[in-house]
Amino acid sequence: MTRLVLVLGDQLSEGIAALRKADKASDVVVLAEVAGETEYVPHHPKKIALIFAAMRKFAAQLRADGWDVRYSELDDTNNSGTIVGELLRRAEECGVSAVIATEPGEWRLIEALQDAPLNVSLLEDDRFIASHKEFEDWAKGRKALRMEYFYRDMRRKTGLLMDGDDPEGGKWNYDHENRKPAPDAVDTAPMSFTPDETVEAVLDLVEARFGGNFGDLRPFAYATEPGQAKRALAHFVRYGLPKFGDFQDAMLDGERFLYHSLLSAYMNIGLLDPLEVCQAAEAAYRDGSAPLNAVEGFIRQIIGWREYVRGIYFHEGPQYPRRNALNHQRGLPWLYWGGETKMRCLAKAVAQTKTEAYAHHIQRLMVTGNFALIAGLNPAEVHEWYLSVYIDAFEWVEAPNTVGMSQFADGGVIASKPYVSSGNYIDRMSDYCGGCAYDVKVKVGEGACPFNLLYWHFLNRHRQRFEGNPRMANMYRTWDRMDQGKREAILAQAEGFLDRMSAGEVV
Ligand code: FAD
Ligand code: DLZ
Ligand code: SF4
Repeated sequence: MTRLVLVLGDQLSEGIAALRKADKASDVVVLAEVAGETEYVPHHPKKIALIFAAMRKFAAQLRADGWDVRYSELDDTNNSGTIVGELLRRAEECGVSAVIATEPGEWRLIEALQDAPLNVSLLEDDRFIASHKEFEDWAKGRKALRMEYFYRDMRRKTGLLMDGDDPEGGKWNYDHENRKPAPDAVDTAPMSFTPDETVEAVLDLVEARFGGNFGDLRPFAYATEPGQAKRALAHFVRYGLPKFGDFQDAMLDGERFLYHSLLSAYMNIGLLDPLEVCQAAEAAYRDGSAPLNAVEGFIRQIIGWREYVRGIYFHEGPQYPRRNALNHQRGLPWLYWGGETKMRCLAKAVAQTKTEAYAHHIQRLMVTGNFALIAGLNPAEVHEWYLSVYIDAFEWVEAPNTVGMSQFADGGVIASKPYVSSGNYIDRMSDYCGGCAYDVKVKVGEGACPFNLLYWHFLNRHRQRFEGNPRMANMYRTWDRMDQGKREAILAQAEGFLDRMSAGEVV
């Protein structure tokens, strides 16, 4: 009996569960470019282009391997515009009602498939190291779900960087060695790829249909097939990984990528297997070409953070992205969409997001995320922004990072304290402050850096919630030691700043 085999745009792995379960001789693979998936948020044009180009190439590969593939292009006249609509259309075309699908990475689509008038069997996406059951078993009975302990279990499970039962080098985590400020110069860049005919056709389509979305489509240099992604991995392991640890938290005006890998999108859409990525990094440590602090730090991001946030997304349920524990209601200011701002750090992070569809973790967490949190922006709007603008953004990974880690809107499920800082942190880790219209050394009064003002405003307005947190006691002691006049002036200036920003003034 023929069944439809659904493969979504972020499930482009030959070993994906639905394809493993399918029968090449009788089943029909469905891939569909649909308006519904391009419009639930205004995705960056580079993200849509990456997904469509990789989908088209994946479909061609499946056909070459002997699969019967029904591929819907966005502009096909019969395209119904939704994933379920395309399944229904193909079901009628093939006279079938059974569908095999791999669980999507977003509750919205899971629910749509479950509600579809078809006989859909959803298989767990096993491209991850921890299954849902393993995460639930780990979470059961724990008061706090902290990444570090979960990560150690993942090290034991995979055997990565293990020395028998002990962690390689005697320690699980070398993070304290990974906080060097920005280097003077960066001697590598991520591998880039010239668009071929398939990519060019997609770029033309995306330009015509999504040219008005936030983000520059061209130049487009991302990998769109597994072979290219593997080359990008090898290039990173050789040239970027050795210094990945040292400068992981640094930010430099003229250097968009520093020693980061730019591999997240490839892993998230299925071009690279996360375990293969970690094994390549471990091999570099074992053969002496990359130090332990770099390799451990890199592997921790993947088998630690990446797996952990996925576990949290499914553990916490469909309402997680809408949480707002701090009751932040301020609208997202226009500067996030490229509107003018005098804050150089924000202008730089947003400008690079616009050109590359990429910013590295500390830019996301400590510049755009930190500002959103201390300014009290509505986390649902912040979440939508991150889901739209980054090439690697899919809800299972984006929402826990934004709503949880960055905005503390889950009330502390992920973070034990909010990631807030004054301008001082940005100054230490970057070269942004030098040319800024504000002065990072000024705490209040003419020219004061807005991060300095809003940091205290945040702590003051959430005092009741956070003053008992032992990790924040020092912050409140410093605030309390300031004379009252200064405290009042800071709060009043912060309020004025927020009012002007919300009124649409350039701040
Ligand atoms: P590298 O710095 O080279 O790190 C290596 C790999 O580790 C990444 O490719 C990624 O797969 C993984 N990784 C690192 N940190 C995390 C993390 N916190 N969570 C999950 N995986 C991680 N990552 C996404 O993949 N998609 C998102 O939509 C996304 N949204 C984010 C939103 C916010 C507010 C924040 C603070 C972080 C977000 N991250 C997201 C995590 C992280 O910023 C990106 O994974 C990373 O910047 C991708 O760039 P890279 O491949 O150069 O990573
Ligand atoms: C993000 C995205 C976009 C822009 N377009 C498509 C599409 O046309 N067809 C498709 O199958 N998938 C697309 N995707 C990825 C899905 O939105 C993704 O599978 C869900 O968000 C779950 O992670
Ligand atoms: Fe950002 Fe403040 Fe530095 Fe300007 S002075 S770049 S606003 S941290």
